[in-house]
Amino acid sequence: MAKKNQTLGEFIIENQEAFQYSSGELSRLINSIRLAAKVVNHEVNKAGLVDILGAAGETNIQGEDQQKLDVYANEKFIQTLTNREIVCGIASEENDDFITICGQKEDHNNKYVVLMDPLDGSSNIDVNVSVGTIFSVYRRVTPLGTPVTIDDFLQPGSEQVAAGYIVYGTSTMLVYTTGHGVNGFTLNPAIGTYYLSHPDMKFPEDGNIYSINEGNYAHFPQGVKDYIKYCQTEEDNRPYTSRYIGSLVSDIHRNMIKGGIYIYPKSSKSSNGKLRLLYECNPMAFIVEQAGGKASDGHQRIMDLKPTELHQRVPFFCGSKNMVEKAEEFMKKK
Ligand code: P6P
Repeated sequence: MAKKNQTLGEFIIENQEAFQYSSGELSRLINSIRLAAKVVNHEVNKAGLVDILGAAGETNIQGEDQQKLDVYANEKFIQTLTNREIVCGIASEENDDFITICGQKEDHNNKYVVLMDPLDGSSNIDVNVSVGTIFSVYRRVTPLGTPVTIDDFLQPGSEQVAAGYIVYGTSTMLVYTTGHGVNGFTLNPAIGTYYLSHPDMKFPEDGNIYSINEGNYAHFPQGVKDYIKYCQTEEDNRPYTSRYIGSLVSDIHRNMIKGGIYIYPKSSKSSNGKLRLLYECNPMAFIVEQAGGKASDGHQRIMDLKPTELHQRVPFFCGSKNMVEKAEEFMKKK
């Protein structure tokens, strides 16, 4: 049972025994993400000093080339995962193709693949709005000892063995699941330790927050327009409150704590919406479902979708179970 204020390290060791992880590799994988998140957090928190430290593409006062933060984050997560001999392949929002990791013995014997958005919402950094890292973990489906193939990455979300996000906000939190509920850890930056601050997180079945970019209203399908009007109608516990940060991790994190729905639908401008199935929607769906919420494309469960491309986009309805189901009713009508 998760104990508040337990450190992430203690939690991982305790749950490794409780959840009979095979050889502790998944624990080591989560540990490597924990380390990379601390390094990225330090850099993200300095972003406000860009005028002093130099913007991306320039050299800073130490004469070092300043990298765009999402490139920096991507490199840190790849480096940390590669050095730990745990994964055999990585797919990232920042890389067109997946990366094969053959391991120190060059034997392709590691059994996990990781898909990630290393710094989602990075355009918010310039205006000091919170951003996030999202990751998704699968067991490979091709034989050990052979290089990973695209099939190892194009698995339905229901096959995930772990998923999580780091939100670099007023405090930095790591929230993740290995299929046994959702737990949130807050970083104490002074000592670089994560503490269990949100044990056994539950998504409220109902809520009164709706998160969608209403600037695209004219381009939405009629069902989405009708649902937005439903949210705004003076009736029962409505109108709901509109809250949209423009950072997926932050919007869903807030809604998981307070109750609410996040929608990024298809539109006449983008036929499948904007969000990526493999490293944004599937991991967030795994976490949300594990906390008792729901995630669909407006019609079917996100984690049942069979991926066809690494960077494919899907419409995304995610959050409080009853709110997602109500939105799906409107989508059915039209
Ligand atoms: P829009 C950030 O770019 C992102 O991928 C998500 O984090 C966020 O929810 C969404 O796009 C915002 O998109 O079109 O509303 O600016």
